[in-house]
Amino acid sequence: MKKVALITGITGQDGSYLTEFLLKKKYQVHGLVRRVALEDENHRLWRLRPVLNKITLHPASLESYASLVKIIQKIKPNEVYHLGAQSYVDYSFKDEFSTLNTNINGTHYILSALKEFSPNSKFYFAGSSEMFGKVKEIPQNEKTPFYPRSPYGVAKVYAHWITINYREAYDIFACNGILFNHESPVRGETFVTRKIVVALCRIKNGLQKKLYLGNLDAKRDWGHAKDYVEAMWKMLQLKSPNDFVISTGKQYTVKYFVNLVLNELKIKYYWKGKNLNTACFVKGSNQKIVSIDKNYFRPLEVDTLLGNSSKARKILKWKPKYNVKQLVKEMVSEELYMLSNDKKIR
Ligand code: NAP
Ligand code: G4F
Repeated sequence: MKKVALITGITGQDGSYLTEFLLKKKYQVHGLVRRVALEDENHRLWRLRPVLNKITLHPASLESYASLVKIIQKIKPNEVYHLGAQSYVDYSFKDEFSTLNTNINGTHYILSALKEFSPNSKFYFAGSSEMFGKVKEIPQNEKTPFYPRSPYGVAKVYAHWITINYREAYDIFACNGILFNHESPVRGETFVTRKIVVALCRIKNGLQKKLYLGNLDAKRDWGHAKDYVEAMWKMLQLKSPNDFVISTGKQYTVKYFVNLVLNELKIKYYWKGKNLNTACFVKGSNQKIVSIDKNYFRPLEVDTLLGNSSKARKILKWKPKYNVKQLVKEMVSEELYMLSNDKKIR
């Protein structure tokens, strides 16, 4: 009998990598999608294009308990990967209430539906290093206190604790992944790594003149989504549920990430100026290719994130295969391929 997995957020970056991973492991994969995704297939389902005929998609909404119950009752999944969320931190300041509604209630609804209708399903919650926010220690591990700095981070803290609450109160096999930033060639274009790669590749090809960014000094621990979905699966294969930090243990500034992409594109550059006047120029032509736009600064910033994933390395026998240079190399090469073929890679 094939194992049955249900993925919320299947149309997103992690959902698409996890789908491919589980299909290789011979799972029967079901995904929860918003009706708009089915109506606007070309735009919303592009990441799933190569596997669309191998999976089953169910229209539902994280805001509707009834729609979640219907699917869970019908397919009785062995494993539920709850990845669906409003995942853009900056946007959570602009639309707090809907972010809180989707990210808090959506998680609570799924747990409640599992408790009532499929209590033997194993549950994975997509927690985030954003919960550490204004960090209380460096590096951060599973015991580091949370100090969220955005409505998104606050919602993830609630969902983290309600997951533990269901595990302890109702014996649900529920795990929290506390995942640090992970990226890929199919990362959404608003997130800083993909935004940098897309813009600099376009600049290299003469299709764009300039890239505008916010805080260049923020430090992140960036891994590859492909490595991180494997950790999600490993958590649900344990004998008993547990919570894990997943990270590379290396951190870099946004500015360093820009430099890596410029190096990969063989663009010779130099930086000049301070604070809002910082800018990056092409050596020789002196063309200004990166400037600061204060609109990309957030009301509150998470200045530094660095994970300690030794618990996952020991118990899950997990470690990342990609380092940041390999990540950049893959993102740049896929982006150039897409540009030259005028299409999305999948
Ligand atoms: P993503 O690419 O933005 O994907 C988010 C997914 O959630 C999409 O499938 C989206 O569907 C779905 N979604 C959003 N709002 C929804 C709603 N109201 N109802 C139903 N579905 C909804 O995010 P990701 O990078 O794959 O991240 C996956 C999960 O991991 C998220 O929960 C995120 O918060 C968390 N996380 C991510 C990272 C990271 O660095 N990537 C790190 C830590 C935690 P549509 O296609 O219809 O918009
Ligand atoms: O790429 P970002 O938008 O990712 P952020 O805020 O760290 O959130 C991502 O990682 C979390 C895990 O820690 C996830 F939970 C969350 O769902 C998401 O996947 O921004 C990274 C950093 C920030 O400090 C931001 O201020 O880059 C800085 N930044 C500077 N200029 C920018 C820009 N971010 C964006 N998106 N756009 C800019 O122009």
